Amino acid sequence: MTELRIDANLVAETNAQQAEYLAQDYDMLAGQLARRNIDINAITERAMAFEVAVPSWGTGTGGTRFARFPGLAEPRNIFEKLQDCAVINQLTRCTREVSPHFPWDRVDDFSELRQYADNLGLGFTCVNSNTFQDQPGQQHSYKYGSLTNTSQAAREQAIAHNIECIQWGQTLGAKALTVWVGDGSNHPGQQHFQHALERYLDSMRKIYAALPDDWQVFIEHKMFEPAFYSTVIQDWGTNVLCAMELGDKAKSLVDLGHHAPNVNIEMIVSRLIQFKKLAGFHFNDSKYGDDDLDSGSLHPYQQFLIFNELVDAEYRKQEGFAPCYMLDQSHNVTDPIESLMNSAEEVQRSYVKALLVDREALYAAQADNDALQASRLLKAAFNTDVGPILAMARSRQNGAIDPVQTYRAANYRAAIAADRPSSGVSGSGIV
Ligand SMILES: [Mn+2]
Repeated sequence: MTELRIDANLVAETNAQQAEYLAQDYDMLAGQLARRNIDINAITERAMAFEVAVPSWGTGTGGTRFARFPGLAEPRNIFEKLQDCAVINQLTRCTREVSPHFPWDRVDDFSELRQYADNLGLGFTCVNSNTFQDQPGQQHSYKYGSLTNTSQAAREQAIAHNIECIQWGQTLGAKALTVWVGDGSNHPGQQHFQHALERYLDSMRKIYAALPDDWQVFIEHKMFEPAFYSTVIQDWGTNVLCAMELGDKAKSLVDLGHHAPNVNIEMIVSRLIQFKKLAGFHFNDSKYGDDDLDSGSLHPYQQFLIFNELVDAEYRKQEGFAPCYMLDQSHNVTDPIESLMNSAEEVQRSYVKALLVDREALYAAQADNDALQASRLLKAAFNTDVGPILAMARSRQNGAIDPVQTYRAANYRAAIAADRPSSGVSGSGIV
């Protein structure tokens, strides 16, 4: 029996207030789409099958190196984070999986944790290792890097941590390890570029060798920060070279905020798909650098264009195409539950809009070099308000027609505040 975090009657009542208008909007959209030879129910079923994972750390209020402003009733451990994730999934019905982060989410009994998640209707997807900060009692510091540290002992410590993450993840039912390292340098000349990358590959080969048969390792690149002059895995090129060097079980993960401004990310996605190296995504949005803003809050058309590539790969039944979708954001001034629900919907919205692209007409326009018509076909899909489809997909699965409104009506934070006094610390962070 799945334990619900928000009273199911409240969800039913708020849905009942909105059901009539939703039915009208849905019927109107059904008629519009029928004229474009699109069956709205087929699209709604695809929307219902869509999943994007929630990062455990996203449930805590984020911050910057300047300050963090804690919110009410923040989760203090992985069990409370899962409670919040259950709320998100209960109302959105598209976030069944949680991505844990170690050692922040380390527990003594991972079987118990898996059972706890299962009772909440949640499962675990990729696990994340953390060698970008030192932990209390840690023997060797990562100040000068982890998997690329010039000290062999520090490298071995980082390798061992990644291997224990795989073992914990196996107990949780996960199938992939995501590795992001902040290794790099802050001064020209500080680090020998080639030797550092050789050390990275040596370390990753040992982690790769520890992967179970049905596991994958996802490499995450990032242009800068915490290293501000050079980063060892700085872009998708270095990322995919390493993934190719390691083998079929190694793939490249795309975090939308981890590229230089104006980079054509959808084209990177296409390249990774073509060479069977697309691991998946960390969705967020960004204006300056790795801002970790809410998905789709600034550049919804870019997110749509990325999904255009993903849906195209689905449409063409591209071999080996099975990316993992995940949010990776920092919520500094919003309630993290509201931001994660809203972001999950925005990612789902991009997916559904991309399903509306008339692919055969697009291919014909491309073959005819009809640039304007190709662009118009994409815009026709992007400019369609698919909100009624998303709401209907949630409603048909007993989720909320309007997740944020229902969540606010439930007063969830106030209801649990007494059970979650502030601990003064946070296990959350920005990755
Ligand atoms: Mn990330």
